[in-house]
Amino acid sequence: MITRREALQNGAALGGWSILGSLGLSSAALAQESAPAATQPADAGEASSEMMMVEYALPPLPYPYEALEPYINGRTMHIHHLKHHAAYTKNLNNTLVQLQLARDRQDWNNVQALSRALSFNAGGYVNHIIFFCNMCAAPKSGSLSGELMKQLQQDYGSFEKFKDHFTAAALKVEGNGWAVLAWQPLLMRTTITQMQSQMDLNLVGAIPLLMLDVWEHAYYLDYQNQRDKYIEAWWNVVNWKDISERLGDAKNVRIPVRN
Ligand code: MN3
Repeated sequence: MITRREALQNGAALGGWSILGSLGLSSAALAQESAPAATQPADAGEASSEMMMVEYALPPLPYPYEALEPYINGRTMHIHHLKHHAAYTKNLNNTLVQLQLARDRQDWNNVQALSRALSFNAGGYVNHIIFFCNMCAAPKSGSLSGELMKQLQQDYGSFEKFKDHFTAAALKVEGNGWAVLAWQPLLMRTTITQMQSQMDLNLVGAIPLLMLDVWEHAYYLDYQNQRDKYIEAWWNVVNWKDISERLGDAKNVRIPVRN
């Protein structure tokens, strides 16, 4: 049986927490703000499976709500964080509880719907953490590392071609979704993909570096239906230092391959 302490120490095995660890948050911040908390106290007694349950908390925004103005206004960021991201967090926790109940009861009637709910809500939880960290106020153009520039030139021909490709992918997402720049450990290159909803069309093994939310809730108050204007403005608040550090970390990830 896994105790609360063991569960917290082995957060990676529980999903999500390992991803948080790559978000540039300190371990102290993780422990205080983002790490899952047990639903029962450590001394709650031996061994019900509920002792493994963890509850994810809404991570704080890494800057004030108004920090991205005039490109993204504070009201949009406030709603996006405290309503939308908070809802994904709550629904991720609810889904994990429902899955545990299903296991305890051996009731698999809803496993298909619950599996999709897990993908959707865990996707919403993780995607927004990365998206919010990918932005900052008044980024300095010089903060794009040489390694990132070299990788983008290698994979897309030039930085401008990368930017055009990413912009087009974001603009042409069908309905709600994301544009994603990710490092592919097995391909040893980056890819630009369109993610529909919070998870569809995602690639196994992809390590996200830069994510752009093109759900209408991300821009409707500022730009109404003009997604192109939102994307154009968003490039002004991309945190290149964050993306550069993610690439450096991602390149250290190895996916085992056996012939
Ligand atoms: Mn969103």
